[in-house]
Amino acid sequence: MPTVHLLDYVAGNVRSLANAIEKCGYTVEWVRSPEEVARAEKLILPGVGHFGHCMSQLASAGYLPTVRAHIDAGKPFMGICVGMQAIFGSSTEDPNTAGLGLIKGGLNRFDDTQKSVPHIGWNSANASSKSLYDLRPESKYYYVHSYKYPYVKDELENLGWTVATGTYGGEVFVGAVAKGNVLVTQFHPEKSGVAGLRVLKSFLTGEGAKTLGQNTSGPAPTGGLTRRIIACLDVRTNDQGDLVVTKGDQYDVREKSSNRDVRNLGKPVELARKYYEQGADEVTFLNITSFRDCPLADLPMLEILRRTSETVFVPLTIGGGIRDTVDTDGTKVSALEIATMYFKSGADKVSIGSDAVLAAEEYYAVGRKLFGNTAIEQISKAYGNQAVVISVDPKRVYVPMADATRHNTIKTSFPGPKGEDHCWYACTIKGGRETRDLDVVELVQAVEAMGAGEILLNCIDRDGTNSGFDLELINQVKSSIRIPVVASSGAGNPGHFEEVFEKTRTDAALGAGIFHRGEYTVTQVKDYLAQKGLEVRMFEGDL
Ligand code: 1PR
Repeated sequence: MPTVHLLDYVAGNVRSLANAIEKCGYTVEWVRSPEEVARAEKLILPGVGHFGHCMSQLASAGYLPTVRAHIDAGKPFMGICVGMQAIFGSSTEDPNTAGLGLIKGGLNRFDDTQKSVPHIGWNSANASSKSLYDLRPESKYYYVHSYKYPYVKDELENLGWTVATGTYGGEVFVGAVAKGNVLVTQFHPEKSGVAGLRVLKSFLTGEGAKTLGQNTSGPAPTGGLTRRIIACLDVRTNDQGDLVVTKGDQYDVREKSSNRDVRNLGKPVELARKYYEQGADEVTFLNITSFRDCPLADLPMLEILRRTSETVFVPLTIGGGIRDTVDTDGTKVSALEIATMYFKSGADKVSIGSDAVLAAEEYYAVGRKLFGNTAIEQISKAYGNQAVVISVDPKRVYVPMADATRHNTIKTSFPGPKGEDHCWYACTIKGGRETRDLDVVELVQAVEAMGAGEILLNCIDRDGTNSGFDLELINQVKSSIRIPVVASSGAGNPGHFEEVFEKTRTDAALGAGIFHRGEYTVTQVKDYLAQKGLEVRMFEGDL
């Protein structure tokens, strides 16, 4: 098989990229020292997280001159995400660190006054009827970034670059840009389903470079960021010791029958693939019992991620048990080390539940100070904010009036058992088994300050009820923070997804039971949303 060299200079989910390259019919050779760059014919520079961190890693390991020499020699070069940002002059994310400067200008942060930042999700890369590595106007690509190169008409084109753009909340940004032997994409082709695989393939075969910039005719470009639909798989071992996807009613995952078996709804890897092929924009695995009776290196979820990332080319999130812990042999293992194991196995994001609540309590106890020692701070520093999701498991607590508690209350249209028309949402830990004196607004504001990139907002009262999302909860959380929110718990039909997108500013919506029980497919939900005029991404088939 023909080869491509992949520069593995910074931690992150490079496994998925390697899987995607293999899917395109190429083998990966890992570049592990600057000298090895010289052997590369085709070179790919991936990157996630912080611009300054990535550039300084590259510089201190001695890669910058060899990467420059590769590009100057006219050999094929592709940069992805922060690997794209590296070719620019600078970024306001770290003004003290210089980029490669192939394009002199700099990146700046998205304006977050009217929209969530990071920009996470499936958006366009529109090259305005120019051929750019098989980018298609009707396709969507997966982005996750807070900094962008702002598009100014003619600026890059006059220098000979072919440019594809996207629009997010009124800001036009560069999604991909190419000239000669260089192609860089802000989106992740390895996470963009078949649309992304086509771009990779076009780079690997050299076809994209041959046709670059030629005029094309095709359908008119469509829209911007699509509505993200996420399939969630709660995973645990059942009483027979098999790893199964399960689903509870208000977090009780055992059957109602007298033997109270763990509800078994299928196998994790197979179901993840099925939802990918139905058009799920992301797949989330929640390891709901944390499997702490085996050595960490043998965690069953690691194998599930490895196998899933071979066939599922959309972002994967893994949650459950991400906290400082002690291994079966007595070794202390930090949350960061556990997260690292997951990223190396194919996860793009980790989701933290209980540990985030405890960290937030501590944050307020010491007067809102941060010391850099929480799991959230450490993982987001190493892998970027976008890699850290906080899974929130709140429960309603009713009160008769707003000032009956110190907590952040809302007036509710669904009164409590004694007619109380106010409530607050108490955070829980340990899968809902322990309720804490911390409300959901306090939690999400604390974790945003710590560097979390996204909130996965469950709701114990609605979980598994098929009665629709808790819109009041989602609105309260959305109005308290700037980072994206994924609405979860209660989806029972496609109309519930429409409702949550129309009546709240949620950034994405998640379903579990509705899909596992076979009541609706992801495709049916998306078809319904499309009929209602909401923009969604459809599965484009295999490569
Ligand atoms: O606390 O960091 O170890 O993480 C544990 C994780 O496991 C948390 O994210 C927590 O939400 C999850 N979890 C723990 N116990 C359960 C349980 O169900 N017994 N699952 C559980 C939570 C919530 C969602 C569910 C939505 C949508 N499940 O995963 O998918 O509520 O459901 P629906 O669409 O069927 O209504 P840590």
